[in-house]
Amino acid sequence: MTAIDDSPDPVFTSGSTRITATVTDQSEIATVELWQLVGKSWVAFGEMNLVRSQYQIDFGPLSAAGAYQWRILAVDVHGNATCSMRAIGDCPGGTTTAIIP
Ligand SMILES: [Ca+2]
Repeated sequence: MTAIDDSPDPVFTSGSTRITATVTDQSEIATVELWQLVGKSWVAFGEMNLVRSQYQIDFGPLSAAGAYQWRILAVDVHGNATCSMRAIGDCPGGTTTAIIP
């Protein structure tokens, strides 16, 4: 998984950021999901869509100011994941900061 990006970052509260990633696998990709840290738990945010060879999703609205952690979990058609579902925090990802306008 390469070219992981969030734009814009920082983003104003109540706005969204677009998260993009390039996902390659020797097998066909089945699903690419975005997960977010809520409190101390990783929660699935939604499935990323393939648009012009990149997976993307609009992450938000980010209701409160602060740092939002997110990770990307890709699974191929054989059920092999890029990282462990038991340790989503170790998956590729990043942080988006929301600021008050
Ligand atoms: Ca970022």
